[in-house]
Amino acid sequence: MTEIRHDWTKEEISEIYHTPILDLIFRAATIHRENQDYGEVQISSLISVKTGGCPEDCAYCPQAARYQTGVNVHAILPKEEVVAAAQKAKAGGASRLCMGAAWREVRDNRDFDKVIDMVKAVNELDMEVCCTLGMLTEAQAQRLADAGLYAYNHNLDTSEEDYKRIITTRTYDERLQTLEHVRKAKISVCSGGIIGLGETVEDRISMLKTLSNLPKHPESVPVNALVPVKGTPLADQPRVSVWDMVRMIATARIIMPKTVVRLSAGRTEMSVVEQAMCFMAGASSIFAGEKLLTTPNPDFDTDMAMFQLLGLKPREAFKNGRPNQVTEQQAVEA
Ligand code: SAM
Ligand code: DTB
Ligand code: SF4
Repeated sequence: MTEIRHDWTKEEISEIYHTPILDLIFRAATIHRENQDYGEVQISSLISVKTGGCPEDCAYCPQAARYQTGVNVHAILPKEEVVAAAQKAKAGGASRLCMGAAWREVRDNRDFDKVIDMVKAVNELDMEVCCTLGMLTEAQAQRLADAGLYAYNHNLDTSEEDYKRIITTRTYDERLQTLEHVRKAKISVCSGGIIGLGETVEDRISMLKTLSNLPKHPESVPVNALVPVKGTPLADQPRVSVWDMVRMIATARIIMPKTVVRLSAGRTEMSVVEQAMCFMAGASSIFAGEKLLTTPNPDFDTDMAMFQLLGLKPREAFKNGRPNQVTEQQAVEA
């Protein structure tokens, strides 16, 4: 059994990250096979339940009110629309639905009540329900858990050192506090980052160190490639190399062996061969459906053809237990 460590140093992580690429993929694939069902990839579906008009200044984000990005701003969706989208996603093989809101933080108002109702309704469909709503208090996390929330996505995005260059309207510490609140409420933690923001390799390593040195590893780590959006300060960033995606995924896989590493934003720019490299390097989840939150994603049939070609099976819901049960990772760490 692979040892689960929470004391990785930057030097160790850097050494892994810089391993010659074929050795790196081999090592990551070996750890993946030892710790997870190699042929399974989880399909998650995203829905933006409240789009645009966000007060934050995240330099990558099309939903920040201060950038003119032409995003289709809308108030909170009716529950029926979310349930219909969840049913469609489930029929297409998705076992998780992630609902996103362009909020800085959750407020205890009617919109939050509506999200709580959506969580209950999607949970009744026997899907893993995930939310990404910005910062949460302990009480709000508990309310989501009581409604049946399975996971909460809250990304660190980049390193602590690089954070101010990307976001000035909140701190890294605030981000980490929300992750603590989510943990305390026994909700599965989903937290990762973006590459291609103009960060250095040291920043990537530093972010991976923060994630892997949390008291418990996140159950899920999304690795996003920046989708450059016109109107945002990062609109002209060059596309990241697929080798950088592979290195990030493989390094995350090696240092957090039980975690689901998610090949997230950026797949429209990647061929099936490139995505296959990411699966070999240890990615075991994708977002499927024609849209991420506001930007395009590969269409459903293209993804299904890829699953067929690569012999991948969509993962069933709740393989690692139900909310508030002992997770596979907790069992391993106990
Ligand atoms: N407002 C909430 C928050 O910031 O946590 C939830 C929604 S926010 C859009 C969720 C995540 O999407 C961000 O943390 C970021 O990692 C990712 N994201 C946003 N815009 C992106 C882009 N252009 N390219 C890649 N990832 C992006
Ligand atoms: C994550 O790490 N990536 C997803 C999900 N978590 C919420 C979001 C990607 C958003 C890409 C830009 C957009 O579509 O607006
Ligand atoms: Fe708002 Fe989230 Fe976009 Fe930042 S990433 S601007 S908090 S929606």
